[in-house]
Amino acid sequence: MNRTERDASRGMPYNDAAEPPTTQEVSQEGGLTDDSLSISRRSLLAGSVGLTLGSLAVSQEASAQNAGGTVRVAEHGTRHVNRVGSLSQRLYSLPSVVADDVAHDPSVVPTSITRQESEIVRVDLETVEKEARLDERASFRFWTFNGTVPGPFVRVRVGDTVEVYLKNREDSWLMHNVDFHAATGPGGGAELTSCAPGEAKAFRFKAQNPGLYVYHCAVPPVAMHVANGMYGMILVEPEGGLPPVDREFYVMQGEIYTNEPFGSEGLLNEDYDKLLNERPEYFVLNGHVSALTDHYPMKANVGETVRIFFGNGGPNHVSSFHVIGEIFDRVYLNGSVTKPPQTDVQTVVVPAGGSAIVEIKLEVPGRYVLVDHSLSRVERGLAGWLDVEGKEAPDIFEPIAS
Ligand SMILES: [Cu+2]
Repeated sequence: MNRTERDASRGMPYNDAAEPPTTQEVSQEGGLTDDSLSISRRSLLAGSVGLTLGSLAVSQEASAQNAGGTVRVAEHGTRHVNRVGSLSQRLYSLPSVVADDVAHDPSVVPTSITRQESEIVRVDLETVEKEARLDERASFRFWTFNGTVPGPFVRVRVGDTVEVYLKNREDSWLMHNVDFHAATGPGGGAELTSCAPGEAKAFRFKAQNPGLYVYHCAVPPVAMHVANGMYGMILVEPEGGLPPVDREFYVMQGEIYTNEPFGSEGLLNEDYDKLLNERPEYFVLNGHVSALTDHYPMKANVGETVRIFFGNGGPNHVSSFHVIGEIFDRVYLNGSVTKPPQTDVQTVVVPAGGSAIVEIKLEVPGRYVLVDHSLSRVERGLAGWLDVEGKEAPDIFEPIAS
């Protein structure tokens, strides 16, 4: 095997220097002031502790909680206002939330692999918890891989050995780890990479099965770690690679469970009961509302063929992935690349923790909208734009003068 270490997640738009000061703080003084928060935080910490007893150090916060100590979360639960609350709010727009942004630029995808031999590929993941924009006027404390949602897109070749180095940042509140669906072995590496804040661990796996696979944090309660943003994808290219296309995009669907209703303002709190009942307030593409519309609209030209690596982080809901105004010319169902793709498909079912690769040849200019065809989710934030420029094609699509 050729020992060349390559950063498979290169190009990820994470900048440590850009990390904002958090507006929340954890203190061991004082008492809990918010009931819903206390349920959520306690359950979550208990889950973390449960996984690690006897084998791993627990975080200072978790230790304090487990020992009957108290954790106070400053400002949490006190800053939100429902958008439809007052007349003045409806008449005069409020200043936008000043917050960091976790959205992963969908056009940042590592280039395809052309080499014929196997390599050892190094993947560096850092778990980062940070408050960031959720909506125009709301923020949320996301948990991420490398500061983005989804985490970095990892690209390897079948037969490669993938070495995963996971570090949990010092300022994290919680334990984190990573489960690679592309790995064969207990937990997909989750137990081998369980890190308390400040810890770092690594494992390696052989990428034996080509395809597009999800990875995610698997610290209990797993659904909460996933819902809060801890998911991404790895493409294991088949021998010879995927056929060339003009552009590739990386898009993942997720759910966010907030205590406050969709559209609230301020720093929103996670809601454990809604999570258990599978009732998200938000459905999003690439981390937050408008991440793939106002923030990172996808752009392409007439005549080009685009490929979308689409994943569903979930943690709970199946996606009916659809692009309004287009037909998928080719679909690698469930991210499986070992059989020829299906052709001419309108909507693709993508399970939670699953994926699909779709390809579209662009023929008519205009705006195409990525949705989950469970369309109520559009009203809860899920949409993305594919803006296509070029010459009109009246033989394919044109108005009729009346
Ligand atoms: Cu985690």
